[in-house]
Amino acid sequence: MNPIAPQTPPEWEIFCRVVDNYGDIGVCWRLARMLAATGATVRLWVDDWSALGRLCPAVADATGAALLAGVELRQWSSPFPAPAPGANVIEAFACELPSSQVHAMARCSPPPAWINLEYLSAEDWVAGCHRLASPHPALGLVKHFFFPGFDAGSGGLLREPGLLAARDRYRAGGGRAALLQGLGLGADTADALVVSLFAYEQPALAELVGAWRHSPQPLVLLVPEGRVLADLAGALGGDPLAVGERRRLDALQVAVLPFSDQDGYDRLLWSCDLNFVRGEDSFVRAQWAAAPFVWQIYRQPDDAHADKLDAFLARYAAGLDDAPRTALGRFWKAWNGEGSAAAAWPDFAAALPLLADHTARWSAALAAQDDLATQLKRFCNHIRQPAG
Ligand code: TRH
Repeated sequence: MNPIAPQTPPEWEIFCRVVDNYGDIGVCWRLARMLAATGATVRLWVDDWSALGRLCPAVADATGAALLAGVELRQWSSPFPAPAPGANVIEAFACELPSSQVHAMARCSPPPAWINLEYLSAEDWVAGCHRLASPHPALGLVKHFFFPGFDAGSGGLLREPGLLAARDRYRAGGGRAALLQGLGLGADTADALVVSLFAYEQPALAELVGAWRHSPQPLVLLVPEGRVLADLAGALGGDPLAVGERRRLDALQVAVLPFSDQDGYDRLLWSCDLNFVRGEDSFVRAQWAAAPFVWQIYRQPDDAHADKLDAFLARYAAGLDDAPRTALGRFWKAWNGEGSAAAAWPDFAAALPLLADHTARWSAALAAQDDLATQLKRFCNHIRQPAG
């Protein structure tokens, strides 16, 4: 970590409120790093410094300001210190900018490109809302909505340049074997299905662990520290699980890993045959890992998540034959609370080789789109053009 740079208006200024978990800051930190890697100046405001510190341990002890990976990190506190606004201002997930900042933006000439970066969804309505303008009622500013997504009607997905090549080099260079060896699991994994588990609370584990321990193929479950540990510990017999622990139950072996940085988490995903992911950012990273995955969606009070899950499944499963499509849909639904995951597991496990090929094709097709940072830069340049 470098000492903090003097404050000058950056090219990009991103505002992030951590609602819950790490997804919001995970997306903003990744976007900020990507923009900074192109040589742009980037300032990222985060209200919850401890959540940031979890993803970037290097800044955990900094007191509200740090420079890391070329990104100026600032604690978003109240009252807002109001330095001069950036040329492009990203309000992540409708987090509502400080009013002093909005007024400062209105005094800029030209005004900044102002973007509300929205949550990811595969639903069809996204294409109708992506890039929509929302004029400020009084200040003459215009905010635009920018939606990540899976097709040309959206802003695409975050994907660092060279990410897929790095993944392929990691795999070709024996990264998986080295990672497993480093965890002390090398000898156990030769014929095993290696699975990562990043999840919220998950009652389905109680039964699923029963299916896994009696499965014909050994299963190695790699679990980063987090919210799922209590349910997993319950399913394994009750004793609490802690980082570094190993448990063996018949064909099932469990290892609890420390929460890594984002690059380390990518390497874990690249090392596994199947990845359980959640929320938004890990869900996208599993798709770049191009291996079968299971998505636990973030639950919303009005059940809006159910439509989101169906919309993604419809896109992702398109082109699969009936049997693997049904197996995939049943298991994903059960993992999200509809049906028995243990009953759905055998068919899903049998479909994994087909799903591996299918997901590799899915991932390659997504990679043919421009990534979100590239599209965002292009769009901001476009809306900052003086009217002609
Ligand atoms: O933490 P999440 O559940 O975040 C969610 C979603 O973003 C959701 O859309 C949002 O509304 C809600 O929060 C409030 O899951 P997500 O999005 O996968 O974010 C986790 C981040 O943590 C991601 O950037 C990957 C990172 N990570 C690591 O860096 N190291 C790790 O070891 C693990 C397991 C994850």
